[in-house]
Amino acid sequence: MTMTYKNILTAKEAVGAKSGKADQPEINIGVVNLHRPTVLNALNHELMEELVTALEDFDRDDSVRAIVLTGSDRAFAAGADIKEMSDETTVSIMLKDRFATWDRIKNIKKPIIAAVSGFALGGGCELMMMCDIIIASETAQFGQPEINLGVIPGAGGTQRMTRVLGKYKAMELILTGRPLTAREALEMGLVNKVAPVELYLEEAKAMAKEIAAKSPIAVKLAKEAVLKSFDGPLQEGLQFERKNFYMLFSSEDQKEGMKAFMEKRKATFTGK
Ligand code: DAK
Repeated sequence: MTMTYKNILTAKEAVGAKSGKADQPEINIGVVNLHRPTVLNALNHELMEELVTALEDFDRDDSVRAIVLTGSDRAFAAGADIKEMSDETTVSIMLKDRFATWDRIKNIKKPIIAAVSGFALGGGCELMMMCDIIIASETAQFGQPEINLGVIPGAGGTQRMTRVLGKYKAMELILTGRPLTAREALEMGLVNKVAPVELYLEEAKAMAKEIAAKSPIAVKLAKEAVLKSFDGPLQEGLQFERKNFYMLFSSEDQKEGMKAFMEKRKATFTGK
């Protein structure tokens, strides 16, 4: 069933040509477009609920192997919706517990590639940093300007940005609210790649398609293990990685992948 949303657009794109063989699974990437153009994709609660529903649907859909999350050329997202938040009090904002929706993004098992152009500010930058790979356009700008509104980042910005940029750069960006250009973000390791504005989305889709052709269980366990390293202490991450590594040796994809290498042919992964 195709869902119709108010604030996002979704689509599936096939990876490669269909082989026509019955035992070859259909392989797609899922694409989600943030779509509130009049407010630079400001992230209100309704949009976030729709986004998380779409991501969870793609995560459940076996034909989808990787997800691309994008906005428009002008804005990935200029932040959480300030108009929606402006009248909140400490008690009202806590009782609404809007972070519960954001937290569900952490449970998406498939890789999410952010294709970012224009503004990625505040919650927009935090949403981007929850993704697994980031392809930026030359016009992208990244920042946590919450300090200018008399607040601080609330959806992980102080933690994720500090882990990526280190204490001093993160402190500068969060305390001044000054944005980074795409080139600066690339130099600092905040994004994987910078592409011309005409190409960033295609580059992100191409990378998603490359990943989609791999063994889906290996991709899932690799993502889980990398996140473990990002989220916790080293010793715990190493143990976790080892468990996932052992587990893959009971998959057909491991047998096929290694056999194909020895037979000097391309592996056909079935996800089993
Ligand atoms: N919220 C609501 N509307 C926004 C918006 C935002 N974050 N950003 C832009 N808009 C709206 C503008 O109000 C304007 O609407 P109209 O006035 O035309 O009705 C329209 O988008 C076009 O914006 P501008 O006219 O301002 O366009 P410019 O090109 O002149 O400027 C700009 C672009 C991105 C520099 C500027 O719009 C701007 O500074 N925007 C605000 C950026 C910002 O401060 N972002 C951080 C927001 S605080 C939470 C989760 C997350 C967060 C909080 C809680 N929970 C789950 C509880 C995160 C907080 C934030 O992100």
